[in-house]
Amino acid sequence: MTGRFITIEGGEGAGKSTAQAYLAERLAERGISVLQTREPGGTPLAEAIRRTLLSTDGEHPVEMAELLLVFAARAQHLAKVIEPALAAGRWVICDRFTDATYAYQGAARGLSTDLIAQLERLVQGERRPDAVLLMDLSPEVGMTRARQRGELDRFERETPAFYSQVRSAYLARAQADPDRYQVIDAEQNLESVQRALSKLVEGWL
Ligand code: T5A
Repeated sequence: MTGRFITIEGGEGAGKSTAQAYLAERLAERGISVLQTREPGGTPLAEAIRRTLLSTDGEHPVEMAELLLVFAARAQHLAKVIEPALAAGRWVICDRFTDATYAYQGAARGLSTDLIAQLERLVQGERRPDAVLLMDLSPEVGMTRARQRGELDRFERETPAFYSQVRSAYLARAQADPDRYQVIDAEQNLESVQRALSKLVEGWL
């Protein structure tokens, strides 16, 4: 018995955490045991790496250090949390995963896609999400939501060009693999987003 691995992606303030909680509730109602987790993070060590990555204080990582930290956190998270849960037959819903690395460290920071693919193979082996949910919205709307929520982290202080590259990269990845990616219009009101998510759950089951 193996579980399903579902990841939720999107730009800043896209509603990923809100969607994750909603999906987990709908699945739990159907008797499915769901583990909700996030990246970077998901274990004490990976959460410590997350704090370093998101902090606006002190020394900022150079692009390559940022990439390696993201994958170091991912290695820990996979070994300690994701793989054991899937092996136990649980469904795992992860708020961001390696698509974020291709979008942020690849497209927006300008690091090579081949290098990211090599690290992906090294750290993940054959593990890839069974389904990727892309919450798509304009960076302006996303940043307005993020700002309303409170103090901005290091990634939330980037330029409009950075966010635009992130969005385009996500959409290109979704377009290249339409069977695995579901794009949700995240600019809709919450009720409409939730209706789309409920339909997805029905499809999965
Ligand atoms: N990162 C991550 C990398 O660079 N590389 C990587 O490989 C990985 C894994 C942190 C950062 O890490 C970087 C990218 C990220 O910048 P994060 O904390 O997941 O990752 O990033 P954020 O996008 O900042 O996460 P947020 O928690 O800010 O946003 P969410 O989860 O997308 O949005 P959410 O659900 O908290 O909603 C934001 C607000 O909008 C409201 C909510 O109530 C909330 O107030 N909202 C809506 N409002 C109106 N209509 C709707 N439909 C709404 N849905 C939610």
